[in-house]
This record gives sequence, structure tokens and C-alpha cells, in this order.
Amino acid sequence: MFIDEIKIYAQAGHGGKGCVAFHREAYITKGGPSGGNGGRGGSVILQADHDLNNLIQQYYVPRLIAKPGEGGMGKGMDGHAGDDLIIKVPCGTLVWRLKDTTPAIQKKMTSPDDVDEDEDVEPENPLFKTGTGLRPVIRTAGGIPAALEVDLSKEKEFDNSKKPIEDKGELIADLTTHGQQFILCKGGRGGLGNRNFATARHQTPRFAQPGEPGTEGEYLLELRIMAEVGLVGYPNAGKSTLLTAISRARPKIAAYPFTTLHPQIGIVEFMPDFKRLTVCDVPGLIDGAHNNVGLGHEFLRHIQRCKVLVLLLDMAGTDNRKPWDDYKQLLKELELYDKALVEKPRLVVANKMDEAAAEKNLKQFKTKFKKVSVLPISAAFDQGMAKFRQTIREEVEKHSAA
Ligand SMILES: Nc1nc2c(ncn2[C@@H]2O[C@H](COP(=O)(O)OP(=O)(O)OP(=O)(O)O)[C@@H](O)[C@H]2O)c(=O)[nH]1
Ligand SMILES: [Mg+2]
Repeated sequence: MFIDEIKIYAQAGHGGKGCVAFHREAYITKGGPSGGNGGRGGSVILQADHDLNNLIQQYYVPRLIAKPGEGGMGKGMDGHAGDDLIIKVPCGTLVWRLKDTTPAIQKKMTSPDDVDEDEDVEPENPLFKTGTGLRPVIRTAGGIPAALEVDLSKEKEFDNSKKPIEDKGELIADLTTHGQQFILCKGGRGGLGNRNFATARHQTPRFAQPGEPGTEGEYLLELRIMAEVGLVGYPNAGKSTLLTAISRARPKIAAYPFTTLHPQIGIVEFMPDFKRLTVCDVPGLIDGAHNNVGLGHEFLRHIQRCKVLVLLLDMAGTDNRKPWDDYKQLLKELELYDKALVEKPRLVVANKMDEAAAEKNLKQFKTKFKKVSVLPISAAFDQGMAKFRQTIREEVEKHSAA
């Protein structure tokens, strides 16, 4: 299964709560407060990894929940921090924030300027504030709940259905290079223990801070493969055959449409300078792909990052189609998906030139599109491969420099 778009829920760990304790030791009277601090909660971190090629892990584990921090303890012992949850995603993953479900109290604490001062609403669970900051303090006695209570019955059920997501929300990260990390949800701070609140006038503070909640939210991970060259064409045009001819990728090749069901990447190596180019073969497009006909045009997202597009035409017209109609239709489908795709530098390649009808069709094609330069090849018979490799390299270099 190839997953290139997945909705996930992530939640960072809650900070551990501070401890209320007093030092107790023989012959030491009034030992003073000794409650340790709570540990910070673990964060949810996304890390780009070039060994992965799709988001299948997140399909099976769509809830990413980091560990909470441990509470503080007596004798001045601080709690352990919660472990960060590091999730590996393929290079080329975009992260969209669908919905921010960070608790209102935490937002209020982190951005005090945004708080509307006129608003005089009594909070549901009253919390005391310390003089040193805006962080709440709970008393261990007095009947005030230690943390905000969450009514689970009001929570919407987590839905990870395959419905297309119309509103992608806000783009918050683009993980492109191997090892790049992004903190998706930050763990909450641990609360301070009561020994932090001892003053000359108040030597026995019987309160400590609760930990802060970590941030949480629903996110959309979208993979857009990082390839320099994208192969676009009708089914059976020979895209997979071409990829096989120029690289060591071995996608399935067969004489029926939609042999390739998901994008395939091949690496083309150039000697003697060991230059490498990545080429992406996307499933075939047909008329009306933008209306989800065939495999639809959702796979086109994988060529959005390509520097150069190769429009591969079946010049022999083996499926009783005309190459010039294919060319026009392909451009139309690209434009309907994203206008930026037709503005990308492109190379028109005529495949199956070994077939009898191809030569005649190519002549006709050239008379119809005088300005379009066409590169004739025969991928199955390795004809024109050296020229094709050289051309894509030149094009990529030309457009990388710019
Ligand atoms: N005669 C001839 N046949 C070719 C050539 N290139 C590919 N073919 C044939 O065309 C058919 C389709 O090739 P594929 O490479 O699977 O085509 P594709 O564009 O990847 O097709 P989809 O994956 O379905 O989109 C196969 O039967 C190939 O053998 C060529 O240069 N000459
Ligand atoms: Mg194919």
C-alpha cells in the first residue's frame, strides 16, 4: 500500500507536577520545604528520513502520543522528563495543521498579550497565580482540582477515513533533507515543587505548580516526492520502460493501462563525475483525470517539486490515440491540477519510434506544433537513451542554477 496523505493526531506529554513535601530528619527541626520539580513532558518530533518512501507507518499508528514527565518527589528529587517521540517520515513530507486543540488555559499562559482584558469570565476551574509568572499554582489542600478535567464524552471520535481532505489548513513544515527535524508538539513544562516558593515571610509553602499540558492537534502529512525529473504520460506510453532503461529501478511493465499504481523513483547515474538524478514515474493520466477518472490526478502532487517534466508520448499511437491529442490533453490535465506545472520547463519525448506508424506521426506532430522540439526515442530497444540522459541532465542543471 502506498500512502501519500494521512491525517494524524499528535499530543505532547504533560509536564509532571511539582511536589509538596517537607524535610524530615532526626535532630533537624523544621527542615523546610523539599518538594522537587516535575519533569517536562516529551515532545512529538518529526524527522525526515531518506530510507522511507511513503507514510505507511502513520497509516497504522495515526495517534502519536509522547510520554508525560514524572512528578517531583520529596527530598528535593525532581521527576524525570518524558521521552521525546521521534517519528520518521520520508523526505518531502509537508505538514499541515488541521486543527489546533491546545487547551485554552495553555494558550492563555503562553500568550498573555492576546488575552482580552475586557473579558471577565470566571474560569471553570479557578487556579492561583504565582507572583513570579503567569503559571498557575494549585494548593494541595482546599478542594481545588489539580488539573483541568477533560470531558471525554464531548470529544469527537478520531476519524481517519480515506475521505479527501478539502481544507488542508495551515502549512507548518516541509521536511526535505535527511535528518531534518521538526517539533510537531512541544512537551509541557514540569511544575515547580514547593521548595521554590519558600520566602523569608512564608517558610512553609503548602503548594506547588501542576505541570503544563503539552500541545496537541490534528495534522495532515502529505508526501511530495523529491525528484528532479518527472515522467508524465498516458497509460502504456512507456514511462516505466523508460525508467527501467535509464536507471536500476524495476517498475512493473505490461501492455495494459495502469500497470503502475503508485509513483516509482529511479536514480540515473552519470559517469565519470558520478552525478545522480532522481526520476519519478507517476501513474498514467487519462482524459478527465481531474474528475478522478482512471487513477485520478492526485499522483501529480509528486511531480510538483520536479525541476523538469518529461511529457512522454506514444508516437506509434498503439492504443488508437493520436499523439497530438495526447499532448494537448496532458497539458490540460496538468493545468487543471496546478497551473505551476505547465510553467515548469518540460521536455517532449516521442517513444516507440521503432514502430512503423511512429515516423509518420512524428512528422505530423511537428507540423502541428512547430515550436515544440521533440526528442525521438525507443525505450524498449534502448534507442536514444544516451541523448535522453544527456538532455535531462542539461535541463536540470540549467534550471537548478537559475
Ligand atoms: N514497441 C515499443 N513498445 C514499447 C516501447 N516502450 C514501451 N513499450 C511497451 O509499451 C507497453 C507499456 O509500457 P509501460 O512501460 O508499462 O507503460 P507505462 O507508461 O508505464 O504504463 P502505465 O504504468 O500503465 O501508466 C509495454 O508492453 C512495453 O513493452 C518502445 O519503445 N517500443
Ligand atoms: Mg508504468
